[in-house]
Amino acid sequence: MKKFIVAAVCIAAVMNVKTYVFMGAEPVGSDPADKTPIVLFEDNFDGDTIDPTKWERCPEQERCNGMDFWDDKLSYLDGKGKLILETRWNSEEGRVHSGAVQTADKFSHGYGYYEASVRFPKAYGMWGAFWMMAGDVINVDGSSKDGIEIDIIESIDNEQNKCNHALHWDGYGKETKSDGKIHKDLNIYDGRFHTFGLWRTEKNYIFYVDGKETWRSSGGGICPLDGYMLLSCEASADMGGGTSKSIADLPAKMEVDYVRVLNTKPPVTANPQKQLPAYDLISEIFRTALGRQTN
Ligand SMILES: [Ca+2]
Ligand SMILES: [Ca+2]
Repeated sequence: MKKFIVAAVCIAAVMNVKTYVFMGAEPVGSDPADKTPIVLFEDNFDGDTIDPTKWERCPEQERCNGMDFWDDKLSYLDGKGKLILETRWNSEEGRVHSGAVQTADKFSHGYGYYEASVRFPKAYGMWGAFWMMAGDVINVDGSSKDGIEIDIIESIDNEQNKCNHALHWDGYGKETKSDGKIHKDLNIYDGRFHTFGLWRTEKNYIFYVDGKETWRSSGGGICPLDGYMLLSCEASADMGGGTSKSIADLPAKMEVDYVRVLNTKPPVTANPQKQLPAYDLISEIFRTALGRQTN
């Protein structure tokens, strides 16, 4: 994951959340869905151990120019239905240790709808993320058709109540290109779980927070290639990681309630009479339309 920097003025997006229910109507937004939603991947993080058929801990490695280290021990289930990714200050090493998992070699997919329910901590200098790597992100060909990093949500500058969506392609050197959207009024650090969605279509990458579209872009061209998902925490010195202020905020936990992937975004529309978060909405679709039992 590469830190997303935008010099442009951020435009606030005011949220009106958790008023969505399946109505059998056309989906909100464009890119009409011509498919019945089918679950391709689901993990509710029940049990005591991370499901090895779905996830692996990201290989232990130094991150962020040495300020962070992905530590296997800091990714685990809490036994209460949540995946925990911890971020801790390691005083002996003088750097942060953090948790990260990925579906690489376990699950990859292209067009479709990806959603996670996450409770992000507010901790200065660290950021959590739900993201994807599709195709060959490194190859420099002037487009993102051959590969792209899709940051569905990043909690960068969370102490300022900011978060962002981002796209990166053509490597991470001087040829690199990015597009993104910073939010500062989504209020995702209120101590509650929030849903973060990405709809990959043939026309756009469409981003959602709590079921509401918050950004869309076609990046440098649409990448149709399969990608794998990551959930991670990191800390960077240029964001304040390693400072006394940052250390005072650690340890911190990023909690993930579920991750799901469907072949298309479930059609939803606002219905103030019946309030369902996206989590329940999708579960309802699973149970009623597909006859599948979900947790
Ligand atoms: Ca490229
Ligand atoms: Ca769960």
